[in-house]
Amino acid sequence: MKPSLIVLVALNDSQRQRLDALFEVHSGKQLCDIPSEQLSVAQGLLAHGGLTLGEEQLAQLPQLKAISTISVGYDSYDIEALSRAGVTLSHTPGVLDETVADSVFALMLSCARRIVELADWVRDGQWQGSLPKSYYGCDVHHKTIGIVGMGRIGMAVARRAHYGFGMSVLYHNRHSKPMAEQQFAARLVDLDELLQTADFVVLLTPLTTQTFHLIAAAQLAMMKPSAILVNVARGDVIDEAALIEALQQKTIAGAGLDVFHQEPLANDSALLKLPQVVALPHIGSATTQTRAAMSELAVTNMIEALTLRQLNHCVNPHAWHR
Ligand code: 8YV
Repeated sequence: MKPSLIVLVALNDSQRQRLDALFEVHSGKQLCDIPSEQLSVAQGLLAHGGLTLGEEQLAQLPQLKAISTISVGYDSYDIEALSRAGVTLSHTPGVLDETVADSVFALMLSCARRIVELADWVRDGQWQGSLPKSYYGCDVHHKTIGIVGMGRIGMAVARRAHYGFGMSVLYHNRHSKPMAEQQFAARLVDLDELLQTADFVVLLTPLTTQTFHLIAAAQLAMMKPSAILVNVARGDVIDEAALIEALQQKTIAGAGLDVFHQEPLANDSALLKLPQVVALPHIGSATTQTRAAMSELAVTNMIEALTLRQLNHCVNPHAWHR
């Protein structure tokens, strides 16, 4: 009998065929869509980055051995609980770096040049003469970018900043990144110096207990009044209430946000009342090509974990041996 696999994501035909050949696949949108008798025998789970998975969900999945998530971030998974239960988790690093870096620049440029606000202005029929000076934006080229979290995506952002926009690159990271320093003249600084100096502060750090509310009122107060904050990491890296206050008081100039404390963002969020905010629906990696590559890698991770016991891109390989 083929091992049982739960799939909570949409896959293309060839991905689905790869799985069907090896597993008894049960699909649904959420875990609660799957009948309990199928949950109780499932050995694998293919899911997305927003799934909450901890002790409570694991109790319904007593045979589970491996989870594969179509995301690089895995903060919604309780890794300690998974490891205690002997369940491995693999993710999809690497294949989304360039797309997410493009999204960072889309947000930086949108905020700096007021793209969304002015596109709406044209659509509303307000373009009747020359542009009032009050609508002028600010430059991105030759400014200073501060990258918080210099991983693979940070490197892709730094490359664009240095070569494409002639920007000075500052970064804050647990470890120095000599490659970033050699290739992009990036300078490692502490978070306070980065916040005080950067014209664009870009958050790329994973959400952990250390980075929860890394950017709160005190940190926002260090930023220049002309600075723009960009978050494509996770909403809770920022204290959102403090950010709203800083934007309302104009102690920073704007924010480009792809991620939020609560997703989907509520229609009545104060963020949506602020013209200097560009809010996107968590699309950092959402291009057809990149989402397909992420799904492909997640399918491969699942197959390798369950059939070959190969743990590539696994965040807790030690769990296997329990
Ligand atoms: C995911 C993301 O697509 O990879 C991540 O961590 O945030 C996105 O690229 C999203 O989590 C949906 O799975």
